[in-house]
Amino acid sequence: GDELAEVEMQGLLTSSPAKVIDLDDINSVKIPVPKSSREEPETAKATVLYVPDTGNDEDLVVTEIFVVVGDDIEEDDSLVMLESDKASIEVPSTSAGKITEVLVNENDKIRRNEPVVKIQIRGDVSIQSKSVTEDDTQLNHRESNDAITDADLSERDTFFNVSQKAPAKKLIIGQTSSDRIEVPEIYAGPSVRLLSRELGVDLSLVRGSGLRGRITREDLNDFVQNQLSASSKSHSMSYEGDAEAHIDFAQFGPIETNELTKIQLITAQRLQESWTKIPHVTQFDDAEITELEAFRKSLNSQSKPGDSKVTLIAFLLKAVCNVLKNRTQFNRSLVNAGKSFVQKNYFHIGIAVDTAKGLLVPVIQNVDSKGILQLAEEAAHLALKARDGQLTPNEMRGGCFTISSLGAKGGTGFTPIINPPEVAILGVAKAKTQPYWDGDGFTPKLYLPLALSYDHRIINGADGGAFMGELTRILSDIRLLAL
Ligand code: CAO
Repeated sequence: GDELAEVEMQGLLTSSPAKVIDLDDINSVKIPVPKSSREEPETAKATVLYVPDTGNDEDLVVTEIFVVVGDDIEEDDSLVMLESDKASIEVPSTSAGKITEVLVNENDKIRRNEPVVKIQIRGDVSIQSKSVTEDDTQLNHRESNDAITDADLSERDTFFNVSQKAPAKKLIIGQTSSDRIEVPEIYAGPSVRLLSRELGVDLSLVRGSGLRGRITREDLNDFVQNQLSASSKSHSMSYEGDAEAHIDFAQFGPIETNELTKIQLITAQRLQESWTKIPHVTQFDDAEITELEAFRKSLNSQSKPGDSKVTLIAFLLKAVCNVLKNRTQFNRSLVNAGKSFVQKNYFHIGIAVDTAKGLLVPVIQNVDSKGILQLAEEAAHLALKARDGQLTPNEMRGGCFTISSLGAKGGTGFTPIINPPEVAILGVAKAKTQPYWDGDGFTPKLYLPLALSYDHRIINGADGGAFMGELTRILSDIRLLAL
């Protein structure tokens, strides 16, 4: 099939009974070429390496030659790549030495037991034989089935790597030539395989673009690049790649691990998306709300039992709505991949409410058509519903702008994160009384720290400044709300 998988098998023994080796164990298995494969040293230190027995007599095409005369090679260095209808076979050298003759050309058709190269073996022949025996002892150990005889082992001098087309989980070493090697196909040259090993890439996942699906170096490069960009994309959207995920915090002290609630998860994703995708600018100002607070308190002191408390947020809602009417840039949403914007001619404003299950943003509809008392009542009602987990989806939809008030909790200021598809959000911190210089002396005044974050793709700094200017002016003199 198209899916390719790499298996390296360094030999095939036709005289052994069928046995099954798990592919996980196969990488370093080395199997000797059978006795039938001629291998007669020309001199004490020279030998010819032959095409190993592939289990049948089919023609093999020489697709690559990796050595030239004079090359000093090490044991296991690849000599040639052969290709049959079912497999690509990499033939490595079984000895270290110097290539004295290359006996094949590219595109030659050869069969098992035909010569591939002549090699002048480096070092003592007896040492070579010894190392062969050690390797083979390992093999014998791996395959507890003792089908491979010592005689077989002593004769071996050629290994080869093979990969076949039929995908399977097991590698079957056959007793007869009709037994199939069932291994997943990897059709790639040794340099690509080496590189894939260095990069830790599973070649079975790489699509080959070369002749008959051969995996080229470019294919591998493309695969790695795609993986890197996919991983950076997923990293920006999830926590999977975070190093923190792999820290064993228990080594530092007692811990417990809890899952995020559904609301927390959704909020986390939305905030992360907003923070990474929207170019935020946050602008700060203080609104002088001394009179507003005095007025609010007087209203509350006159309230009858059953009346809703007049809250600061009601004034904020009304003031923001008034500014939104003038500063229409803040009542837009980017659409069409950021190429168009929707101008909203309605004024629904959300308020961020912290609940036990996470952050919720109920939306107050048509703020422009409601008075302060009604807004206070609705805000309190929706905040309560949010805390009780009673909000309906409709009560959280359609917001144009969000107000996040942490004033009752504390803090001198913070940078709120835009709640998409909205383009701006107002953060409200804790009001503080500060001395005001009126030209003659200092008077105490109450200042409300405000932070306006906006999407710089559609709102520029001048708009932000103007928005803040109008908002602080209204909050300083709420008579302006009546105009
Ligand atoms: N600075 C100083 N004090 C403030 C303040 C501010 N910015 N905002 C509120 N306070 C004070 C109020 O004056 C009030 O004190 P009094 O009882 O003496 O009047 C107290 O804090 C509690 O405020 P409140 O809750 O009554 O009024 P509110 O306008 O802050 O909010 C409502 C009203 C219904 C929206 C609120 O109860 C609520 O649920 N707020 C949600 C706040 C929240 O969860 N924020 C988290 C946002 S996370 O991004």
